[in-house]
Amino acid sequence: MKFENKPLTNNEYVLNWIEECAALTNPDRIVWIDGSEKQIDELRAEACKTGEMIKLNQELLPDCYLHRTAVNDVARVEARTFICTKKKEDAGNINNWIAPRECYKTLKKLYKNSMVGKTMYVIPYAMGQLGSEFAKYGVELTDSIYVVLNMVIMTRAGEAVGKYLDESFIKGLHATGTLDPDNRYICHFPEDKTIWSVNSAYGGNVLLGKKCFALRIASFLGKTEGWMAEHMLILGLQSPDGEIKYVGAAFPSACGKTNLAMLVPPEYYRKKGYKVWCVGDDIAWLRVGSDGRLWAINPENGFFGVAPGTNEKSNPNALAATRSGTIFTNVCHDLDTNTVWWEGLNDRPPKHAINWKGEPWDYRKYDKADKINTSGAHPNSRFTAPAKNCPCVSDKFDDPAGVPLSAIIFGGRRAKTAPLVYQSFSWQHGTFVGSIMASETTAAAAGAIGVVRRDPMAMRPFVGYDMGDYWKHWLDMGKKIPNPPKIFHVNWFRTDDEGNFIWPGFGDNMRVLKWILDRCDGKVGAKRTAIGYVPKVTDINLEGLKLKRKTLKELLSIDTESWKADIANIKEFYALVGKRVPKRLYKELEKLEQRLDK
Ligand code: SAT
Ligand code: MN
Repeated sequence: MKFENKPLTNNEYVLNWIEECAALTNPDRIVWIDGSEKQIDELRAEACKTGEMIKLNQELLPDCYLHRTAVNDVARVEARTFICTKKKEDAGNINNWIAPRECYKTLKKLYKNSMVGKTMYVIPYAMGQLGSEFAKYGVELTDSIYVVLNMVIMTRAGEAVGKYLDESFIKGLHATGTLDPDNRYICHFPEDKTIWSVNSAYGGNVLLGKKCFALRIASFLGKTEGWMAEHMLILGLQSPDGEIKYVGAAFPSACGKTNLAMLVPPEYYRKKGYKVWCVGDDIAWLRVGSDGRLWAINPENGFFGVAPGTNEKSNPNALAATRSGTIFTNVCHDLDTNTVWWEGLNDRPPKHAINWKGEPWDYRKYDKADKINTSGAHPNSRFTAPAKNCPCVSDKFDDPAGVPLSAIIFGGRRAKTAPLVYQSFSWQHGTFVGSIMASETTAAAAGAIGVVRRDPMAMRPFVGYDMGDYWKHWLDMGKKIPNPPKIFHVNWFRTDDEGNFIWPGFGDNMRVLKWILDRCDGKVGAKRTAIGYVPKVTDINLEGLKLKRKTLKELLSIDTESWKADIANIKEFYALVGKRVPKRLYKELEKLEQRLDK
């Protein structure tokens, strides 16, 4: 096999696999990604030459680039995502499934000669800190420079990874192919530690370290190895005495994980000395520590955040993180300044601009009801920014041991049913609360937007095995954690009758976090209700906020009728998940029904 540069491993198993993939895809060149600045610069230059990327104003946005994906390739495609276990029942009813042998056969036809005239890049990468007990390793083969440059930001990639590669590595093969949406496949073979992705070039479908490895494959590994891979941000809340408590929070895609992870406390709290530190904004790997607590690491090395709505007020930390070394995808290009813009950045849309589709854009034609066709930036446009750029990145970010969690928070977008916050009665009940999570859909995945769907633990698109088994794993883990985090549920998205959000959200979510951590410390009481412990109206601090106690009361109220109506939907969902739903969860459901009837 001809490598254009020195291979970064001598491991025969790894080299044989690369050879097999090269024989199938037939690239003109094979290049190892060592991650050196020189190599990255050359790749950026090449991508700019071919038009794959646009170099932005280097004075205002040093080392920043813009990329546009194909118009039909702008989000994860769940309908084209498959878990290919040998037995269908191991993938479960929620996942799409194809038998591995059949899937390999179908995809081989699509991969065949797909890299003729192209370069195959070999990206060795780690999820987690190199050399740590928590870390796992992978190699992604891809024909896309965009993928290479994103992976170098999102993971710890390059030369240093070489010595860790052995037979346990995760094999990832990505070919851009023809981008034919009907032949787009994102396939996972957990039993073979393999990921095959073809005919897409959009982030979540092709940055194989992220959802494919760090959630789908990792959740599968976690079940067998006794740990958990979750769709969670990790943040640390520092109190005035300097103590930092850590929280993991699972929300569906595009529901504000990045904003919460980088929260700036309201002035009232800031003045007292409260501060939030970001450990991660999307994925957490959780293990039981020798001290009996649940410890979390963020296996990633960067942020792949939603651009629209990010601004100086909503998330100054994320915005700061994007001011250098960042790749923007599908945002609006301001031709006057050669910078980028998106809806919600500010109220000064560029006068001479190119929209996310690559067409001249007239901001005056923007129509909220038809965002996809009239906005400058796609609603799911993204920034890929190095974590180190974030002003509030935690000093534990690189700590191989991670951080101990005091609380786990589940949340979704619910206009009505869920109150602002409630606490589960126990780990078991908390697992139930996670299993019945529901949220209105967003632009992060292809399909209708704003439809309520059940999204357990925000993991519906990301569990690499049967959902019932996944819940069982949660229950089993609870028995193994002597000092487990307390489990809460939040909903920042409750609306009034006109559809306006009632809770201000963003920095003010700190007020809810504070109640949560005070509960963990036993410092504050609560009201026991049918669904869990709810704050007393006087226990959420509203200092410095123009919100009436009456409104807060409404935010904390439980609409028994809508909960009862939800029960039928939960039952339907459990039935859909099927035979492997743990009895314990049915028991919790029954108890909830009884409490609601009282
Ligand atoms: O597109 S990604 O899957 O990487 C981001 C997300 O949907 O959370
Ligand atoms: Mn996500």
